[in-house]
Amino acid sequence: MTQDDDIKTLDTQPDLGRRKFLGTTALVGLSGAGLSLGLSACNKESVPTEAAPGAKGEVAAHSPYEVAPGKLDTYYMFSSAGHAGDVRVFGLPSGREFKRIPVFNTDCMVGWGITNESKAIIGTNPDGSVKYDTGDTHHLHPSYTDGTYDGKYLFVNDKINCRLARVRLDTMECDRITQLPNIQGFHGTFPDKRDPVDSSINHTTRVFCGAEFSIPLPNFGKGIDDTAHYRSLFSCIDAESMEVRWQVLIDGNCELVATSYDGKLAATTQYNTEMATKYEEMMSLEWDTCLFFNVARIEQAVKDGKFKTYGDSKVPVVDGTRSANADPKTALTCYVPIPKNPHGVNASPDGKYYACAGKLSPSGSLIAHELVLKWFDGELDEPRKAVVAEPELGLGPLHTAFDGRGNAYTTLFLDSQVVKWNIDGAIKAYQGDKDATVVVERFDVHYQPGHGFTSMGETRECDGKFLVSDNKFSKDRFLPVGPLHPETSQLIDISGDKMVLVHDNPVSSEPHDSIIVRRDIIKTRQIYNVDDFPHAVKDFKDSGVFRNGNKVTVKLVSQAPAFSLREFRVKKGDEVTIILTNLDKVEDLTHGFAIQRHNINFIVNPQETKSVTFKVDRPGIYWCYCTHFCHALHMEMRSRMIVEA
Ligand code: K7E
Ligand code: CUA
Ligand code: CA
Repeated sequence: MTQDDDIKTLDTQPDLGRRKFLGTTALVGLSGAGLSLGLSACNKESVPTEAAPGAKGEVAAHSPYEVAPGKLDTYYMFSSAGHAGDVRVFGLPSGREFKRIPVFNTDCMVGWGITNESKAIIGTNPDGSVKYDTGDTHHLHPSYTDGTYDGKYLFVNDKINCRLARVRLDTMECDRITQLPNIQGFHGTFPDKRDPVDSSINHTTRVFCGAEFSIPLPNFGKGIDDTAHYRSLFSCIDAESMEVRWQVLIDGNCELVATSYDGKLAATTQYNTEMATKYEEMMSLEWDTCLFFNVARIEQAVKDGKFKTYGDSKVPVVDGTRSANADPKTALTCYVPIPKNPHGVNASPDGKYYACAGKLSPSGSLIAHELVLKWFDGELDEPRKAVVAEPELGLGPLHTAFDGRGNAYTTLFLDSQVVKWNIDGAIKAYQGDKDATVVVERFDVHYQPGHGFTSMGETRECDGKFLVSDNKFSKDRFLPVGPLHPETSQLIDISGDKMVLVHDNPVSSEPHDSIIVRRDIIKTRQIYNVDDFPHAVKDFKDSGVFRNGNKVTVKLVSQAPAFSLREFRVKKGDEVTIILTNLDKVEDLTHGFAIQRHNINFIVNPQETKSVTFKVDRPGIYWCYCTHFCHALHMEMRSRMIVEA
């Protein structure tokens, strides 16, 4: 069966008959807990025969959402892992976890942070050690072409050490990491969807990054007590080169980031327009803002040399503060007032609106893209007039997702709900129509949701099938595992009139944001090209020990079930570099390489080359062995490092 066939099967699986059957027996009217119990406990005996006439003995009472053995999921879900520092890959609707992609963390399975190649991506100190071995990923978004995912890259932030990483989606491995200058607390990030000026560029070329924390500029010990002059910058990174292109000095801070479908605007919510350093003061104003950036004007200002730089950084910084941008016709930025300490901002898939979640205000603010552009053209007198709806949603609105049918789904942290509201209804109500339906449904989730996100929901191909509520607390939903509980990722079917809870998945702490990508978009590569690695050892006869003073290079190849050298000799005090090429060409035939008592552990995938460099200072023999199960003779797949005195 091809992937496409399989997608169709899966899509048509919950056909009306089956759906109705399950709907009347199991899905409707049960609480979420009852539902998941009911489904997982189903077996042939428990199928109510009256509800499935003739089906007895033929139909296992599987949920229509079940991905049966041998079947593939319909979607990928990519999740940030929070302060675990990695990115995770799941399948939906099953919720099964397939892979963890190390990014800002150290990963001993892959050897991330251990191999020279990964260290070069992470960045090293002069002594060769990695500069940072921790990170906090919050937001991840793939590259776009034509307003939808193109399967090329995934960009993910690190809030702790102010870095943006890029993951290649063909190998699902991190290939670049860039540190942003002049900022702290890099939180929101979003790629652009096309170029604001050149209409032939309909794909991602920039990634925008918001800084949540403000600091003195430059930050080298002066101005520490002058908190009124602490600043945040909004940054733009080139998606290909991963160089920082420019930054914008702003008033207030940045929180989440969104981009328009026409490439003209980037937006960030701001909860600290007070520019305070203490939390009480950050809540002192009733109004904060959603701040818009006019990308074309900013880049023109950079071209015209209207920028400065801070400290050692060469990155041009343009002035986006309120006072410098009073004239809309030349303004780089537009500050749209919205209620108190907003959190998420999400662009609707039709490209018309930005939905901001109120957080400390029980409301959402809907801002019209067209009206912000009008303000920049000098045709709208007040930025606030770009707000076209401000529905009351409930307590603690955080993030909003869409179904492509005119509805928005906002997570309510305090109410532990997802609230479904109608965009047109909210606009009509804001215009004074008392009969307009705004809130369509309130749906309890378990418990305290952070992000909610829908299948393809941040693209023009938003399909309105599934919503996942990533909840911060799971309390009683799973077997207890000690003081730290997993979080719950709840899959909800939003394709019908009513939301239906499909299942709970425990997720290890602490995913924040995720995206759900149709699987046909992702095209992975199963085997490397040996020529992609400049140091590849392409033949058994090229392996050996090569000495240059006290620097020794050991060239090795692996081919199941052996390493090319059964032993190799080095001397006490040497700096040893081991280069290992896996010459196996069979899909999934990965080998590992670990050295006893030397803290070395990494894998090489088929046709891949990796290297490690370390000091040997204790004479003796040290077994090297294959860590990754590869062959019936996997245990025998060894070599001996002999360190001579
Ligand atoms: Cu709401 Cu970092 Cu996306 Cu977490 S942020 S939830
Ligand atoms: Cu090679 Cu296990
Ligand atoms: Ca505030």
